[in-house]
Amino acid sequence: MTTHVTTPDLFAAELPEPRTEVICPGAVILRHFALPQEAALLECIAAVTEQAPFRQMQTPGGHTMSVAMSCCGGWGWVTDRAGYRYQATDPQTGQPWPDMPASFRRLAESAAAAAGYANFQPDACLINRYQPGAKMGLHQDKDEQDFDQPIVSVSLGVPATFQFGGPRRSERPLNTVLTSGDVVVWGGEARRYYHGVLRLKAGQHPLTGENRYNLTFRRAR
Ligand code: MD3
Ligand code: FE
Repeated sequence: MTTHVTTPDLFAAELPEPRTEVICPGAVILRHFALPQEAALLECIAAVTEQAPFRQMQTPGGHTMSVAMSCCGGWGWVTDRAGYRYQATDPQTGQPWPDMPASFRRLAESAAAAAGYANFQPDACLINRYQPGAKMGLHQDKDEQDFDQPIVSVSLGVPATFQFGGPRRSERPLNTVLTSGDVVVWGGEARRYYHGVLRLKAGQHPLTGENRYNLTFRRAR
């Protein structure tokens, strides 16, 4: 009699399978979708932010955002006392934003395609950095020209609780934890919905330390 033993394959990558969760019509979480690219994405964030350093911008109301931001691609999102807008140059350096890395673009396009948006071509990538205590209050993304274009978001590093509301601020939001490698595609009616991120709790991630990064890919113009 032979005993069948399944030999563990030491070379098989132990990455969890991607899973799709629908939050509401138009909003799809692709769990673990970006995990194979995690390290490469973080290296690109480091390269971009060497040229366009993270900064905590001022809101039009005069508050300093707790989230530090940078951008790459043809358009970057900025805020100051004059308002929220997209602009082609980094106000801090006067230079054009760094190019969008090809790996960023490929990831955004393949995630959008996986969620049913075959022709998404982002021209802006906002890079958010959350350190412990940083948060983003409930808001809508409405500085882009065409709300028929989805937004693709990629979470990296320490997990955060994401709040997903409805078309009105008064609606009580649903909370979901986004962990490193999770990608969310926001289109359809969800594109206009309120959303935010709760205060980041202290944590450690092997590649990012205490930080959480979030990439949002947008079509600004
Ligand atoms: C839902 N960033 O940068 S990503 C933002 O985790 C922003 O840093 C958050 O909201 C973050 O504007 C959330 C998820 C997200 C992005 C865009 C959306 C959710 C969205 C646009 C419409 C609806
Ligand atoms: Fe947003």
